[in-house]
Amino acid sequence: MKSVLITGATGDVGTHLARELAGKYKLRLSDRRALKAKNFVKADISKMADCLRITKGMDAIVHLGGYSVEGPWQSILQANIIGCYNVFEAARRNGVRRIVFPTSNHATGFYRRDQTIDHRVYPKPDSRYGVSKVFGEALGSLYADKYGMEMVMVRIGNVNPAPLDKRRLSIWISPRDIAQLVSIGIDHPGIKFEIVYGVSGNKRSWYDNSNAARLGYRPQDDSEPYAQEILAKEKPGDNDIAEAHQGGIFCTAEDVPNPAAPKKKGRKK
Ligand code: 15L
Repeated sequence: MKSVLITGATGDVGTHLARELAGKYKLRLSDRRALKAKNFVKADISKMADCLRITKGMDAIVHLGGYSVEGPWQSILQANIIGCYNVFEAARRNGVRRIVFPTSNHATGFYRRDQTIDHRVYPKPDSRYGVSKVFGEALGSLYADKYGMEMVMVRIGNVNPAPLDKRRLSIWISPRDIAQLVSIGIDHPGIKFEIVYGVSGNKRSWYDNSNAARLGYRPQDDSEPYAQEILAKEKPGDNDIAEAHQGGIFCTAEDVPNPAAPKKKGRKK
């Protein structure tokens, strides 16, 4: 059984993956925030010493740790630029060849919604957060070419048990589909550097995800059964830029709340 490190394990995607992949791999879970679990190791990825400690002895890393929405540059710099560099570099020094990096739909969020994009398009980030994900993709490409590491970049849409709104009907991925895709990223032989889209088999998808299909991805879910109810509830938006582009509100907002965060009482969604 392969030993796999999941960074950012207390986050929303990390929680789904830790549950879905338990039993398939020997998991080591890690995060800045504490988690009560026997296989948990607390670490701050902005510190190289912590990264060297948690990556030691692993067969693969699923690097989820970081700042997961648009926000202040200092937070993104520490978590997503310095943190990502530290994890990849610690993996290299410890001889861990395989990294699955969940990048984001926001690396390409300034593509228009009437376009279908595949894994070969150049990045069009919609936010500082999106730029930090492009940095991770570029670093992965460098480490694959220069050091022979094996890198799978998963541009995740939105992981949730069910899609949240109209935009997410096009980018939704169910927990079991993201688990399938991440498993392919961990186990597929002969990987050098791949980009795939982390989305279910959505009828309304903006992506040509043929690269994921080539690697064996067969999504089990589609957002379509949720569409009628979501579209009936959603009023037409008045932010033309957000409405026209795949990244939605990330294209214009300076801060974006995490859709997975608990709702504060009295605050509008
Ligand atoms: C992301 O990249 C975020 O990590 C996630 O929290 C969602 O905001 C998602 O994108 C989205 O676009 O819905």
